[in-house]
Amino acid sequence: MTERITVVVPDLGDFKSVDVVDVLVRIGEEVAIDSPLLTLETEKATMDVPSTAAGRVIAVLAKKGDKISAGSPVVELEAAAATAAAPAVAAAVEAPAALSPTPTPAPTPAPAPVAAPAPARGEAVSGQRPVEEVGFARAYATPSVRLLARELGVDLGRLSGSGPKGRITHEDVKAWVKRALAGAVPAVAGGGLPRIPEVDFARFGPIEVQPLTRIQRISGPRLHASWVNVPHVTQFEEADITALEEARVRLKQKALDEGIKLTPLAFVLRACARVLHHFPRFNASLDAQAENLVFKKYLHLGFAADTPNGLVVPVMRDADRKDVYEIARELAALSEKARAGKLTAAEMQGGCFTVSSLGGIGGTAFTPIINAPEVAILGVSRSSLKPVYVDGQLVPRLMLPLSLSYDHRVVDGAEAARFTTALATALADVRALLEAVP
Ligand code: CAO
Repeated sequence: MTERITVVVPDLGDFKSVDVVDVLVRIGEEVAIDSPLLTLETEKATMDVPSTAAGRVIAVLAKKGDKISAGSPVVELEAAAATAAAPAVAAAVEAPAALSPTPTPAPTPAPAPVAAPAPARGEAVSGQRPVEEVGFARAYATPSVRLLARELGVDLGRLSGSGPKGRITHEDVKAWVKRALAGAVPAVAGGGLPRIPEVDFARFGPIEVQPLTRIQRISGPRLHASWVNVPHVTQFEEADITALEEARVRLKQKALDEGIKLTPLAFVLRACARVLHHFPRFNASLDAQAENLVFKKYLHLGFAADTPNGLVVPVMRDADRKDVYEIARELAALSEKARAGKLTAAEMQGGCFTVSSLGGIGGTAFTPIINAPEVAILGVSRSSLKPVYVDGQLVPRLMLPLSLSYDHRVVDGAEAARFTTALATALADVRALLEAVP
């Protein structure tokens, strides 16, 4: 026996006619209670509409670009009768939880995942600073995650989400509480930082206010979290890519005939994949307690892509199993998707190490921010001809500036210098970079 259930938009507090910026389910997909169905965007926050029942989606009743309000139908589900008839679910369908950034109390509090008594509502966990409401409201999380965070006194504005598109999950909240109780959460991060004074710019001349893009609002807190939580050091190096560039120019047209744009970045990614094999610490992450290093036996490389909507980091899977041509092809395909805003969440997840290339634009060096929980990021700047001594002779060589930012909790300076030296050596060895990958 099955039953048809229409899931509607819950109470949106003061918001009416809210933009649908993403539809997260398709017809035929199975959803669970609390699975995100739509992403809505108001001028104050981005939030997901969770499913209030479990079942198979048989109709999607809202689309990207729609403006919807409380009570608007979202999806129609075919639910097993037993599930649909369960009192808790039925109640949720009839009276869904509020979706406002500050949720209403639920009848049944979420179970506390820790032995210690949960702090009072709004009181920050483990003697941490009180919840900062603006950051909390802006955090990207579903109502039930907000509720859990309220119950446990977790300031969502201080968390990085591990869910799709950076959404904060129940697990992120629980992991934060565990870390806080273990004393691993720094007391001065996020809301504890001294504030930048607010200035009324209009007092000094005409101004125009433009909202940050959705991507900027998601990536901003993540960059900030990395900046304040990770002790960054940047190691600089120059690689002699004279031979590499000669080979690239020679092979460029032939590759283009096959639809492949052979840019310097493809060689850099190939070189990183080779070198990372010998430096497993750079392909690791600290666990949530910052007590263990998690070594990854796979190598997915992220690269920063500049798009009209902001910075995104597509991830190339198993980059170590691809030759430079496959890397170049995938680099172009992912960049194109990134610029068109068509990357899927899966295409931005699972990265082990990121490369940020500003080589096509200019500059001599920069200090990239680590894409935490990765432990290092390579910045690549524009190559230029420089006079270099080779065998006692001053000769012009094409030098590529490299800037490696690393997490000093995981990587020592000496190891970072060895890494950049090995990378420069790999980039100088164009024959090895062009080798087929078995
Ligand atoms: N030195 C000199 N020239 C370079 C170069 C370098 N290091 N890197 C690229 N170029 C050249 C390319 O050869 C290409 O020239 P031709 O068209 O004449 O062959 C041109 O610059 C443009 O390259 P591209 O940008 O199209 O391709 P790419 O593979 O180098 O980069 C991508 C792709 C997606 C990384 C890039 O387009 C981009 O978005 N870069 C910005 C990344 C960013 O914003 N980083 C900062 C993040 S904040 O830390």
